[in-house]
Amino acid sequence: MPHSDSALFDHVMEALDAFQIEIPSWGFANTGTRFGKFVQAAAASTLEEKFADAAEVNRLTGVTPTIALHVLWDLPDGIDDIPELKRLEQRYGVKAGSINPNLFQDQEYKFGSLCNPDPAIRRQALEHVLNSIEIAKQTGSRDISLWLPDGSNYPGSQSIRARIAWLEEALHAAHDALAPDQRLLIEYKPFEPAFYHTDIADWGMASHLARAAGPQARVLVDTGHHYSAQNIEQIVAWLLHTGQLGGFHFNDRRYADDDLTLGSIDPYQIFRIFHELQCAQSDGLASAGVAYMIDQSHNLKGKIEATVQTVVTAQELWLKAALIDREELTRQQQSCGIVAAEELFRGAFWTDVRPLAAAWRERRGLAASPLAALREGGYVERIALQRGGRASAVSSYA
Ligand code: PSV
Ligand code: MN
Repeated sequence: MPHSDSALFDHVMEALDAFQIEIPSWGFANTGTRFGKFVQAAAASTLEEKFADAAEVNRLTGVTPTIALHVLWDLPDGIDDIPELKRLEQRYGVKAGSINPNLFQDQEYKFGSLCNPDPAIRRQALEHVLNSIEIAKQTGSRDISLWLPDGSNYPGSQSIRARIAWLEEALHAAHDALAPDQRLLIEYKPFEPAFYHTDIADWGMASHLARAAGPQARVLVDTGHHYSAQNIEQIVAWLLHTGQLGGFHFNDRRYADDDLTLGSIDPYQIFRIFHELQCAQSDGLASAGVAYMIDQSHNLKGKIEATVQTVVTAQELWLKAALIDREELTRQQQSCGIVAAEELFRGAFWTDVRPLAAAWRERRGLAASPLAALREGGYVERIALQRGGRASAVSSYA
């Protein structure tokens, strides 16, 4: 890390220049818990409204040029929706990002999608994945991000091994349909909606499946998809080492997949993950293509406010990680200087980087505080008035 003040400043500005994050369309829509939904007047219910909201977040933060789409929530007519999508991209200046198949809401998927014992349902699920890949080709999206709800609730009720084989077969077929510059991201989750076994429950299973699928498949780490004690940065380090890290769904959690705002519960966890990513980058490991995405559901907070707050928090934690003196850290690690090494970590984490983030924004002609600018600009109030009067569409899954 540079030592003079001006070199340090340049280093920090470059670190922020290199950071972008994708926001999810479903973060702007009304979602809820399994007990009910709290409807917000400003929530988006059409694809156009989601694009408008994403554009507002990008205008304020300057680092969210793409929006993740869930096929059946955003493009229910599939390929036929692409012309409208292109119009929205033009109009709002944000582009479609990762394409997420929906394998969790149709009645047929009650006992699983790609792992369903019924071959006709497995075929239907695969067709949906293939359609999603085709959509991604037409939107120019590099990543197809696959999450399956598949699993079972009772011991003995399903053959775990038979389902592994079905999954390998389906993912291999999906991989065959990828264009050379596309990637299949395989997301794991330990439980929910299934409560006994989940077919892709952890990073080891996802890593095996990615290998079985083919060279363009990678693992996606959703920070909310781990048991409480798990060391997520170690998983990240392993995936970086093996070249299998494809991307992230960032959020925070206290108990399970809570979908809370990034850094709201444990910012140190995200800082440690960012440190692994930046270390890998400076060691020349192929971490450049790793996709940073947000996957959150804002039931109580205002959706645009929560998204802006998340992006700003991500930038601050990224900056803090950039402040670690990595050369000195390597020396301390090598000589087993435990306290000195830990203090380098802690010192960077406890630095107030908000003035630096504000300086970076000002250099780019952005508002120093995107949250304050959102409030002052009145966007949320305007859309609440426009949208509030009519019945809002509610996503069927939260
Ligand atoms: C599943 O819990 C998940 O994390 C998947 O990434 C879905 O795409 C997303 O949530 C939907 O909110
Ligand atoms: Mn996710």
